[in-house]
Amino acid sequence: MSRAAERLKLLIGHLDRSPSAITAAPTSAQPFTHGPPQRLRYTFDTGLLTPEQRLFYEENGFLLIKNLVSEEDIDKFRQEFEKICRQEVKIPGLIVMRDVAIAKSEFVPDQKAISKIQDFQEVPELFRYCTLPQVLQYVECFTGPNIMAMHTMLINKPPDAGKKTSRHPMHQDLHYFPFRPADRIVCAWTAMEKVNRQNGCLVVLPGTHTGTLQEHDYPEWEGGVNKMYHGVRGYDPQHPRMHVEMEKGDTLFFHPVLIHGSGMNQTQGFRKAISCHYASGDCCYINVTGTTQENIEKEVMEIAAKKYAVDGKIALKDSWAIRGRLVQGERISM
Ligand SMILES: O=C(O)CCC(=O)C(=O)O
Repeated sequence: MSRAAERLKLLIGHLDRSPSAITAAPTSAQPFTHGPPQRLRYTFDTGLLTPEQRLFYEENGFLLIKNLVSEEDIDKFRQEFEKICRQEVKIPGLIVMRDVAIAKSEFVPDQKAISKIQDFQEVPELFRYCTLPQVLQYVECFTGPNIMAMHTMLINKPPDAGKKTSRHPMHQDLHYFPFRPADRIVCAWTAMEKVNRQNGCLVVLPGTHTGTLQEHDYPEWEGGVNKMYHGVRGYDPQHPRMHVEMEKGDTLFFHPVLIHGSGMNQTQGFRKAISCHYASGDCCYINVTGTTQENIEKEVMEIAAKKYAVDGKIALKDSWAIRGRLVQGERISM
């Protein structure tokens, strides 16, 4: 037996025997068991992950799977994105974002003006990414069998215009989500081309998924910060960090409490990635009023009110329920 398998067996044995270890895991995670001795806090044994992979995610909060999405699919996603940029298709609910460094007066119907699109659940060709069986089989290891696609993005990190605005501040994705438990949420982030330190790959702080959700706000950057790019306050800058360099089609799965961000794009190309945040269909919405998430709630509600509401009022959880799509199993409480 490999060392990872031995360690995993020990961890599972510990969870099995120790009542305190079981209550340390969120109680709301109880219904998600795939088989009693197999469940650890962050992963399920579906027969897919090796002991090494499970242990790695349990300890680090992320897992890199090489060559998961085909070149052909990625090229189709890119073509669809370019069509959207050229305004050849109009999509209900799609959020189109521009880098803060691109002045409004410079409008050009081209990918050069667009740094990100969000909520592409109504774009069949892009949403196909969220339903790819080879992605979902990994997602199930973190969410369990009922899977909702909650939040979709295609990020087109532009060449930095000299103001460092192409950086994405270090943050925890859970800050944006009013549903729990956190351990049953996972992000799949697929590189649409080679990503490295030069074009601003993801940067992660391994192991920070075991912490708690921290306060977030706009960082005080001289050159400006993109809309809704909140940064985590008061994390340890000395914490070891890992630059996740990836090839086209490689996919990173990561926990929503993991502190991560991405660097400046110092090349002349647009660094593209496609991503989806999945949650278990058994997750529940929470009220974030009075919590650290209240500031982002306010911003999101202003956008949602413009997009969906007839009378200008919509509940945060409804704005998520409208966007969420079941991609496997049952939609129990989402
Ligand atoms: O793709 C990137 O540069 C960072 C994406 C990210 O962390 C996010 O949008 O939450």
